[in-house]
Amino acid sequence: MFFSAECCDAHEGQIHRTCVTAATMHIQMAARFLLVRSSPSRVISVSQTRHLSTKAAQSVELTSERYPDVRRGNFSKLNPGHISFFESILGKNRVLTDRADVESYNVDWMKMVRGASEVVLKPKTTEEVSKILKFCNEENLAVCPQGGNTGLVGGSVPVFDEVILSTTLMNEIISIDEVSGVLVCQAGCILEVLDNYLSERGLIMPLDLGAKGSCNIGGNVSTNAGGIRLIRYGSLHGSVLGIEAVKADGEVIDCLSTLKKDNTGYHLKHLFIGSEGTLGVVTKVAIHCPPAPKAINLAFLGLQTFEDVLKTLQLAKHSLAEILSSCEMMDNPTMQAVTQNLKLKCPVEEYPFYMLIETSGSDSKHDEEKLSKFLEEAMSSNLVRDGTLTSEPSRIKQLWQLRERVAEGLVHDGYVYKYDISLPSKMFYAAVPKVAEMLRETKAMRVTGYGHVGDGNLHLNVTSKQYEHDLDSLIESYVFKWTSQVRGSISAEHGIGFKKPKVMHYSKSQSAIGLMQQIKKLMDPKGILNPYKVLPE
Ligand code: FAD
Ligand code: 2HG
Ligand code: ZN
Repeated sequence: MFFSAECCDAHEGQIHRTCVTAATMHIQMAARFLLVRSSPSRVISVSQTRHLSTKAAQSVELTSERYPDVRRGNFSKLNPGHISFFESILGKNRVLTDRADVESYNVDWMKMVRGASEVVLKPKTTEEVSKILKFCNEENLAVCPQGGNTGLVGGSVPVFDEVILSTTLMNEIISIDEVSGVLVCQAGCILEVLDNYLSERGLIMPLDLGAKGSCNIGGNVSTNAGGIRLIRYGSLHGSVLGIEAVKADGEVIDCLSTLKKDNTGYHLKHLFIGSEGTLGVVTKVAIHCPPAPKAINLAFLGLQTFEDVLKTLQLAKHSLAEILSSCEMMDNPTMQAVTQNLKLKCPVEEYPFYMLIETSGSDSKHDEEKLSKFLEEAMSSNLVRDGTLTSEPSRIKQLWQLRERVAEGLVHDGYVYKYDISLPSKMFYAAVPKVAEMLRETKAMRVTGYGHVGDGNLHLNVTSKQYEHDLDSLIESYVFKWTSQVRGSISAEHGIGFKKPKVMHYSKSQSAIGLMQQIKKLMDPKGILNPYKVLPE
């Protein structure tokens, strides 16, 4: 074993140089590790937009005013007859029209966009969704599907007065097969609720992200969310076995297969995964859930250079192999955003870069041995300068907060310009110092680089006190072009939403965009589903 837990119990919360075995003493000279035992920490889930007061919601500039170039489509305006019809399907309680009730559904989590919808519909069943969409299609009413409203590209709220179709009451868990690990549930189930339900059965959800306390599985599927365990469990295109969705005209498409292997015809479910509510409303999901790991370890490391980060990643992949379940990085300005704005405590001394490396396996002895060997090598070759290592669940949660709450920490600065890009590993961090240099004399407050380094997904974020149009244009004109030049993707995991249709061409050919437009036309001829999103005009 690399560290003695008993020994470190006595030195809880501090970095201690003499509590390791003789075999690891030389490593102790180079860096300082501690197998931590600590008191349980509070699990903090992302705050919900839903709790925004009407006043706070209304302080956000209307999308139609901030982006005057976007014109309202030729859709009908909501009238009392429409409301009566919705009430006849859902009853009065599940049709929200009161301004105070509706307003928080109009504003996204980042307070970046605000629509002007006058109604929120809250169906509970697929049949109700089908009736709503059939009616909206006939009446030419535009619809914005919404799950937990944690999306980061402005896709989950209306741009103008679209009807909001919220799936939050579609929260039934339908079945679990404990042998195959296949879970079937409605689209409005909250990710964390599903994870808790599964943990009682020795299983876990194959995805995990900072918004788990609010986001819905339907929203995850519709955005093809990635998160912090993609490196281990792959993308939702692999884990989702089946989908039930309702097309714009109300037709229910039943592709709710629960089989791992099913090569019967075109794989239609993939059309709904990542289509961000533009091709149909996802109503049910069948998903493959892996067994819960019996042993989890988390190392929080301090590193001197980005080159060291890359080398450590490579070493982790080779040495930890099948037990590696997460590999994340943060630069120092990112760390400052969470320590300054959220008052979280960094567990190691100040370094230019930090990494979180997690292992999940079934045999703690085996995993600890592997991890020890990896850390010994990383430290003796001077890649890792400082760190803390824990297998204590409450401490693991506490350390993960430093990474999972970055988005929340940045929002505290005021306005956040977000770039979620996929890059070849050598170029992963290259744009961050360039952007920082470019913005030196501007109103930018912070330039941060962090993300899923194990998957080549950088989150480049810039903050300013309030929205600055010039800053927005300056960063955009550089980042997307540069990303395209190095053959990256301008959206790695957050999608296109309202913010990025105009820049999709940087990552997709005209022929690919053309085919997407044809598919949209086929599935939603009147374009009522989430207009102004994903596809360029
Ligand atoms: P919403 O925000 O409500 O909607 C997102 C999009 O999906 C919208 O276009 C909406 O119209 C559509 N949609 C929602 N439900 C349905 C449905 N049932 N049928 C059809 N369309 C639907 N993303 C990552 O990929 N990785 C991360 O690590 C990650 N971390 C995050 C951390 C924080 C703190 C936050 C706030 C967000 C994070 N996200 C991350 C963004 C991510 O896209 C969402 O959190 C999540 O996947 C969206 O789910 P939601 O239920 O909130 O969907
Ligand atoms: C994360 O990985 C999310 O924390 C949010 O995808 C990323 O804040 C961001 O840009
Ligand atoms: Zn992310």
